[in-house]
Amino acid sequence: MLLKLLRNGLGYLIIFISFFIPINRLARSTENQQCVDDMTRSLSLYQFNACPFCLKTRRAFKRLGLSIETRNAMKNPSRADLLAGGGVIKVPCLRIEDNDETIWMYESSDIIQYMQQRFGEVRQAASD
Ligand SMILES: N[C@@H](CCC(=O)N[C@@H](CS)C(=O)NCC(=O)O)C(=O)O
Repeated sequence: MLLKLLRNGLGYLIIFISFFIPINRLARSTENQQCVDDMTRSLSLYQFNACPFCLKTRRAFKRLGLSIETRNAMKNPSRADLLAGGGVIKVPCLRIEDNDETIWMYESSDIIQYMQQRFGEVRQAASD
């Protein structure tokens, strides 16, 4: 109980601090952003608000200019969905709807790498 309180407190402190750390958001044309928004509609992030790994993932999404639906895995029905679909209550977990297939991707680093590869664009060098 005390440990959970401490963990949550620390999580919210990290969120508070990160609020002051700016994110260099990837800029896209309106058309490209619309296209990306359409593609990300099939994705959702199961997460806890105060989890540092989830915060890292959410910040990476923001950096990539992605709006991904988030689902609070602390509460049902999202918690039950995560357990039934992914097999374990661990966050963050990215749910990917791919045609008839649903993929449950765990591990913040894997999720970020996947999103970077799928939606990241080569940034123009400052001197260009
Ligand atoms: N290596 C994992 C660590 C994820 C992790 O430890 N998540 C914790 C929350 S911060 C969790 O889901 N714990 C299960 C629980 O609290 O029920 C990652 O980077 O995604």
